[in-house]
Amino acid sequence: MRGILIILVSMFVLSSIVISQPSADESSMELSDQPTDKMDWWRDARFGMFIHWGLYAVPAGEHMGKRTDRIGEWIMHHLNIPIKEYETYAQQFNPVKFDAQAWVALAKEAGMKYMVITSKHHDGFCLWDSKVTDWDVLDASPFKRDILRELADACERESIRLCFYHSIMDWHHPDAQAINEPNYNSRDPKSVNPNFSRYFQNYLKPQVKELMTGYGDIGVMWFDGEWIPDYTTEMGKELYQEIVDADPDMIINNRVDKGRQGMQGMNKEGEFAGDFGTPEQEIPDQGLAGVDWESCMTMNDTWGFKHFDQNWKSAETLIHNLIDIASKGGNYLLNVGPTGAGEIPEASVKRLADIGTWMKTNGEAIYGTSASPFDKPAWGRYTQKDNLVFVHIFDWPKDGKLTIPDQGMPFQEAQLWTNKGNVKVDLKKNADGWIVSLPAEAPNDIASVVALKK
Ligand code: FHN
Repeated sequence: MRGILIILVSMFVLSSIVISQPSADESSMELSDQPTDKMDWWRDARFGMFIHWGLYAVPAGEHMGKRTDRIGEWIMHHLNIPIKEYETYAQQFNPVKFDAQAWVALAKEAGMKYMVITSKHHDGFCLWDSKVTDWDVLDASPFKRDILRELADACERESIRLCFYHSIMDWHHPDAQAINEPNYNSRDPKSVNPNFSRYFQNYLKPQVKELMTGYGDIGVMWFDGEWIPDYTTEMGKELYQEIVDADPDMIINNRVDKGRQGMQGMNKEGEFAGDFGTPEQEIPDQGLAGVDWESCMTMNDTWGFKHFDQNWKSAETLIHNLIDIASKGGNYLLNVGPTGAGEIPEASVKRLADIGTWMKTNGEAIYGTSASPFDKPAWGRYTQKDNLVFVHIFDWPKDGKLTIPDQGMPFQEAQLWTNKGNVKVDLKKNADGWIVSLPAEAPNDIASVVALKK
């Protein structure tokens, strides 16, 4: 009898200290009875993997002994490599270490919910078996495997949304920018290819269709290279409309149109086609209410692999970026640039593992959240979801007291999230606002989360 009593008492004590996080099932049940919007999964996801992979990973920033000091995937232009010379990299592209399952598992472990891979970058080389060209991995390289197919199968197995980056600019196609090769940069910026509309209608659109229909349920078409004078806003709106007519659930970024022209900023309502804005290598100071946006950023200084770019951002910077972006209502698309052998650099793998460790404890303070209800504090950020405001603390208070200004939102209780569960902490209101009492040690020295219950 005494033993049963001890068990009952200890269960009561434990339950009063440890408050479990809302399980994914519970929160998804609440969401499931909401009206659906094609952006719902994307807004909930908040965090995705960008993959820049292609022939440029073979030279890896260095061609004929000369290094490019620019982004690796532009090596063909910045080092003025003629098309015929660049095509020899296709014959060297044999990434035998490529493992789609490992890449998808890495993204999933990091807490990423979607993956955007360069189906075709500006060099025009296709990572799938395209029916409209032989300038693809099956016909032009010794690798002879459909990379996008293998990634699609792995994403399906791991419930990661597969999305495709696709470049409108094409340095290889004779009806597109190949006319200006080998040095696109020295051409008259107003020069356009008189046959570009033929490329647009008979090549670009059929390839987009191949990508939309051949690789499962694609989440996003992520266009790029839209700034070229050959491509018009009318083409952008036509392409956007044809895609959504074919698949009303397909999400398309603002670079399907000329919307980014002159701005890396966000997609202003109704100004141009596209479902979300695409700030690049930057985080806007503020979000824009009612506007979806995604900051795409590198871990070092290049999108495509460069063997000598070791300027890696710390895991702290990457996690703070994720929190900062979510606190403004945006998504974080974090890039990896795999090697010519098909491996994701170890420095990227390590950082993704560190992010994953943080996300295991705190991911629910990112997923499905919306922008902070308060101004950003100097010591951290806020996100919010349902009846919770998440306080992300970067700088732990030395006196154990965290003051949150009273902004008219009453709170019932506070819990500190740790990797051993959640601990109720003292919450008091005084003239300065809401005072949260915290232990001497932060649960996580990069960022710790306190959930305030409204
Ligand atoms: O020119 C590309 C660049 O190579 C890279 O793909 C980035 C990623 O968003 N987009 C373009 C530059 O804005």
